[in-house]
Amino acid sequence: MSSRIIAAVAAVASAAVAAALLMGGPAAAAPNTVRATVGPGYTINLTIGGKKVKKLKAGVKYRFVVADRSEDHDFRLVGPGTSKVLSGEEWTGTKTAMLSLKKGKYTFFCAPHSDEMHGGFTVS
Ligand SMILES: [Cu+2]
Repeated sequence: MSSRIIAAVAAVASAAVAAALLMGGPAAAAPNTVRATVGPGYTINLTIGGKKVKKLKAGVKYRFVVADRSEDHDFRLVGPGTSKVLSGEEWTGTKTAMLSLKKGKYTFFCAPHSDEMHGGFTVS
């Protein structure tokens, strides 16, 4: 192995260590952004960190970013003490709402198509 290749390998290795340290750091620990999407088609989703929301923490402020991609749908969130229309029909675009939820079971759905467009999660 030439010394130039060894230097290149060492540089890549130290960059990987630096990246690992960055990703494990506190800055990446708590992304409290919940992404809600409705449409296109008959789809509705709620994700956090790219994964389906199953559980959220009570009393924590979450930034709900709702991307409504269809005029045919709305996005509603219902749970203990909560009944919100985060995005209405006849409207498309992206909205943000800061929400702090109480313990319990929540459902989200599109009201006109709630049979097929719905989901749920638990706050504890
Ligand atoms: Cu709908």
